Amino acid sequence: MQSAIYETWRHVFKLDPEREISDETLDAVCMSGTDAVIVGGTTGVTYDNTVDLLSRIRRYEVPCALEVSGEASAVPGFDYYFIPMVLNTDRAEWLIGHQVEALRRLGAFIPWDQTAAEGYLILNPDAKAAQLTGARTDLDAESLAAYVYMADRLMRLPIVYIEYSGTYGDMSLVKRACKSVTGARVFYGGGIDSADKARQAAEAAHTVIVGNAIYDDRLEAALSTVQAVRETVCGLRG
Ligand code: 1GP
Repeated sequence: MQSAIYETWRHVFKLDPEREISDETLDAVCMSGTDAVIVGGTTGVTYDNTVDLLSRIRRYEVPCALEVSGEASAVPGFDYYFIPMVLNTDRAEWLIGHQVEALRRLGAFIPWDQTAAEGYLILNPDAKAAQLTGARTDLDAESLAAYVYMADRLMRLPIVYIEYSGTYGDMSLVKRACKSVTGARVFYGGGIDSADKARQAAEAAHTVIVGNAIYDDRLEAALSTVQAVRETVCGLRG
């Protein structure tokens, strides 16, 4: 089987279609040497703002994936599609409900060989995604390990996404998750706004994702994470 393009990604910038980004900033992000750009957001993502952002990113060669947060924003033309499934929620609609609804209409049109599920573990209670999905964020190390077994060994999801969006997470938990997976790639995102944090995250996870720092007057710091991740060896599989 051909390996998926994201399996080589170490550093990724995540861009939110709802947020304004100037041409200069977008140019810096797309020319930064990052492995890929993921387009995605929790709220306010529409067909129009997703198409608009895609067409601007397409001026560059950087691979571009869509994290599909809703049926309305399922825009064709991306290199890859990620379908989030929130594992640590009791609300089944965020695990498979919305996804099944979308598949009823779109299942026959999905480019399946360019599409992968992400098992999301949302661990920052203040993150918009945690509040929207009712995520149980107060997981201790044993519970997190159990979710990782569920995602990796039982569900055989290709990606486990440890999401601390908005705050820097506990790298010892991330590292432990990363050590225990056998097939899944571990994505880490949350609060990376310096080369140091990027380095630590890159030691702990297979793929490091940087979002907010691009927008919050910390562009230079955000850009510094690319080189920091590149220089860091992940001592783990992948
Ligand atoms: C968000 O995981 C990403 O989905 C990145 O998090 O925005 O905190 O960098 P930040």
